[in-house]
Amino acid sequence: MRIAVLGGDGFVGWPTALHLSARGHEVTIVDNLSRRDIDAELGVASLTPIEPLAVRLRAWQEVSGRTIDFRLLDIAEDYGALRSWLAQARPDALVHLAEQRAAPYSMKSARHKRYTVGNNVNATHNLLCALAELELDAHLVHLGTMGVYGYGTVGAAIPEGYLPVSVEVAPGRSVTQEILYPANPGSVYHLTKCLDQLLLAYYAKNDKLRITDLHQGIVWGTATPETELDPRLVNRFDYDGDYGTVLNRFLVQGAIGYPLTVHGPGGQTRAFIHIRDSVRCIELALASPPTRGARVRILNQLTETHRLIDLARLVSRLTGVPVAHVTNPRQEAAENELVAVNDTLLHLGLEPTTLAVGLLEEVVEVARRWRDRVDRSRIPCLSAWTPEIAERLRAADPVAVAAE
Ligand code: NAD
Ligand code: USQ
Repeated sequence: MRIAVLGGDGFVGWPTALHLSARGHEVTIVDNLSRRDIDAELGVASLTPIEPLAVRLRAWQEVSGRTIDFRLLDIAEDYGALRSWLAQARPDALVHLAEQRAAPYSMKSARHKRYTVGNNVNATHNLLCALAELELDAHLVHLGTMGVYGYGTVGAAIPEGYLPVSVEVAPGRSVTQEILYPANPGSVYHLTKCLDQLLLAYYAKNDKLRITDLHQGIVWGTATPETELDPRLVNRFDYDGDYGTVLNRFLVQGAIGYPLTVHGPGGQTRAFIHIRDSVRCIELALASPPTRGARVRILNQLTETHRLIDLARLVSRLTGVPVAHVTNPRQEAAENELVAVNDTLLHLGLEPTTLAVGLLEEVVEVARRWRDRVDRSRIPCLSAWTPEIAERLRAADPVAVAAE
């Protein structure tokens, strides 16, 4: 297949592009390199020394004999260039990862909120609009998030996107239909993924676009078999308070002896998936597109759920580094149950990589190798969800080690 990976220079996009290229697909990366600019804005860098994209692509060609094309393009801002590129490239499928993906970054200021909404909603809408305008029957695989559901359940497992509801239309007569699961975002970033869902639903209905929306949990790990083939192919690894995600952060903190920063008591339960499985799920989704005229196919992309305090204790046992309960910068429930259906990807052939100690140690090893690159001052999460929380954060010791 001819596959465009939009956002292919990012944490999920780069290993996805390599994986698809290794399997013989003709891959083009489309990216505006904004993630690298955000590193510069924040004054942080990936823990792993990532190469410029041109060097990455040259290395891939040397190592594999395969070529990945690159198109420098802002899909949110430059509709004309996106449309002309699509008209000429005519991909069979597009993997859409080109969004601002960090919740803390999206909550830093009004500017960051506006950028995240503008970038993410326009990126998704421009793509849909161009596919419809060109009448291009390409399969669009969008990376969404488990966070669109909120993190609670009403007692039943969270279904894959659609909830059956029954409405009594007359005494004794009910009508049942499936609706999009009620959106319940926990940050402006997560809100953009809820807005994306409506855009996807509309264009699937009106223009019969073929769309899969992958509601992914938190990705952990960093390497895939392809990124390990050459040091120049190394994937990015975010550990800072804005872009680092929780399990990878705990593993880096464990590697450098920094108390593991649990936000509040740590009863939050979240969904997780290893980067190797994330890439594989995208491949599985590409191989089984929905039919034209079908509603958006929504798949929950997670392999397990964990309470944060349990993850912190596990990493603490592994590394000997204590757990610290810090002031939570977010407005979120201190504890929740989370049970979600993930049957479709399992049926399609996903063999889950679960939290084996060996894999955790592998990430700790990567972090130890690059420990001199860690800027400890950038570890605390300081992006506050409300002014009141910002006040509390200012008054608190950023890392108060708990007696565990
Ligand atoms: P990332 O920030 O590492 O990568 C995103 C890439 O998209 C970057 O290379 C960036 O330069 C590019 N991009 C952003 N806006 C663009 C635009 N307007 N035009 C062109 N390129 C643009 O993020 P990631 O961790 O790889 O996440 C990829 C996708 O997966 C996101 O949509 C995210 O919401 C979703 N996701 C990520 C995780 C996770 O834990 N990382 C979990 C669930 C869902
Ligand atoms: N947390 C800590 N300590 C830390 C960092 C985070 O306790 O040092 C907590 C947060 O308060 C939150 C949880 O860990 O309760 C998850 O935070 P996160 O930053 O790992 O994940 P999140 O903000 O939800 O976002 C990440 C990705 C996003 C993706 C989402 C999937 O950045 O792109 O959509 O995971 S999900 O969480 O399923 O919505």
